[in-house]
Amino acid sequence: MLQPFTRVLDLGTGDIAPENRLVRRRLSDMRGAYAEDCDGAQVVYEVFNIDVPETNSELQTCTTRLYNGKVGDEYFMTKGHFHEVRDRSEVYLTTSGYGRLVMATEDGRYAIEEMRPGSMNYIPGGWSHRSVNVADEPLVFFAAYIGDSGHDYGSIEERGFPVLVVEGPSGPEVVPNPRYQSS
Ligand code: PAN
Ligand code: ZN
Repeated sequence: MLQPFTRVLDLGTGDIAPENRLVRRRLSDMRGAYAEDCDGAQVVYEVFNIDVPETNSELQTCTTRLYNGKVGDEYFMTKGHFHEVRDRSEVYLTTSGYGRLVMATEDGRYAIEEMRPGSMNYIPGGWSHRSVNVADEPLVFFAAYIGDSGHDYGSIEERGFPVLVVEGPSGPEVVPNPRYQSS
């Protein structure tokens, strides 16, 4: 049995204290995710993880700080994934910034939800998910998901999402992804 514990989250930056496990994704880690080539050391996002056993009796929690920026007309975004255990659900709580949460099922249905301070997005089991920063400041959100969920990035790397969020003449637009491989 785990010992109860408390961490302190900076709502503006996403930093968690005391120490936590950090995953940092740079443009060079995002190759293939965008229609345009991307490379280099610029940081696209960081995930601050609180580690607990990866079992279905615990909840994984973390914050993501997704920086603002673009590759071509596509906003900075997370890689996106299905949970390896497909029916595992997740909740996101945005604490700072503005974005879109793109979700899709394996049979090609998709949903887009807004992310803004205070948004609580529910991601049901079976839906892949990717966050997109559509503003000029970092997007920060807290996530909680079932401990044994796992992350399947390969399916998204192979097939992509059915839609993209791009910058249009009057702001963010959702457009079909010409590279999407339907099943
Ligand atoms: C989130 C994501 C986080 C980074 O914690 O893992 O925002 O996105 P990628 O994992 O797609 O790189 C989550 O959905 N966890 O399950
Ligand atoms: Zn997830």
